[in-house]
Amino acid sequence: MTVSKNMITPLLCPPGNGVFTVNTAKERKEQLHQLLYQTTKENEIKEKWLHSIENLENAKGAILGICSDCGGGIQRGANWGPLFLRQSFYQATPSLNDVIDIGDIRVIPHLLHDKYLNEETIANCKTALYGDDKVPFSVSPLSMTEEVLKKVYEINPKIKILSLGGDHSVSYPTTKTYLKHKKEQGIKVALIHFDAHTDLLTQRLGIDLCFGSWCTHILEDLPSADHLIQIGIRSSGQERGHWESTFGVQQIWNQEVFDQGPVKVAQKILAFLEQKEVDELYISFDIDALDISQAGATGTPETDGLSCDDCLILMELLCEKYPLTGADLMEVAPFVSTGAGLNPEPETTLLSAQSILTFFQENMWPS
Ligand SMILES: [Mn+2]
Repeated sequence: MTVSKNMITPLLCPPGNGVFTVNTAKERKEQLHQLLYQTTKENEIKEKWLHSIENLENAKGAILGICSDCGGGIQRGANWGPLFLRQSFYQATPSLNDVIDIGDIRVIPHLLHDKYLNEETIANCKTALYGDDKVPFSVSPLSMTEEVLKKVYEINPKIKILSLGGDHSVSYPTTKTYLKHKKEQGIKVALIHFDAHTDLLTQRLGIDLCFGSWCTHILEDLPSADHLIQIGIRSSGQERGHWESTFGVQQIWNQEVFDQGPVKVAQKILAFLEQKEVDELYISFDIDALDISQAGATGTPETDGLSCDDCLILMELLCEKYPLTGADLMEVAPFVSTGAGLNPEPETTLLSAQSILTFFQENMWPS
């Protein structure tokens, strides 16, 4: 069966509309729509957005927003990440050739994954989202993201997708679909994961797919567990050795980056990638990998973190040698202001986020 675009558009809405509100952030949404579609009229926005998706099979890239923070749980607010990130991104990068913003997932903020729901709730939510309780579409943000991305890869197997979150549980479907797709294509990939936390719980309070546990459940989709390389770890209930011996992953804690510098760290990673004959890379970036002074507007900010510059140097060296074919930026929570007190938020965090997005853009979709 060939997948058509009308099998994904019901699960999506125009960029900026993923948080279900009437008035909150209305001006920001209008600004974004003005930037993207030169109008603030809803029907015109929808028409232009749908029209842009028409060309998905020929696009070199796609951007997807997932405004879900239901998988978070300490300080939420990453549902507003995609709107704010897009605003600064499109201001800096007004025109992107052959890169399509496919919009936002239509998030029901109370849901996480369909497997946690009973039939009655699924039917009710199908009626709410699609007007029909019999349609074969999923209803929870993580399930819908997986469904959409899987179909996008079927429509365009070469596409390079940038996903904007959302709390880090969102990286479960974004990396899962990417890893499965690359495996099917016979392409060997590694996952570079920037974070203050390992995200390697098996479950948290009985929930296996959340911001603290998503990594554990994508390991089986990697060529082997050591192809998950975590950088910037510093807030952990266990020592590095515990995670590496229990799960077989590789970790580079913050202190190692401080002691050796980003160049040496990158060289070590490059030697591993070469030895394992890796073809391509995916980068999952939790903004809390950065120090609180550069990323305070996030759910679990941490001191003693990496600098944005060090991360950029590291990524630059890796992507000089290996194509970056998928990426995500997670946990930017613009209304959360837990900065170090010196810097204005969310401006500081958005500035850091913007430099990471620019890096992704230049490396995934070079013009
Ligand atoms: Mn994380």
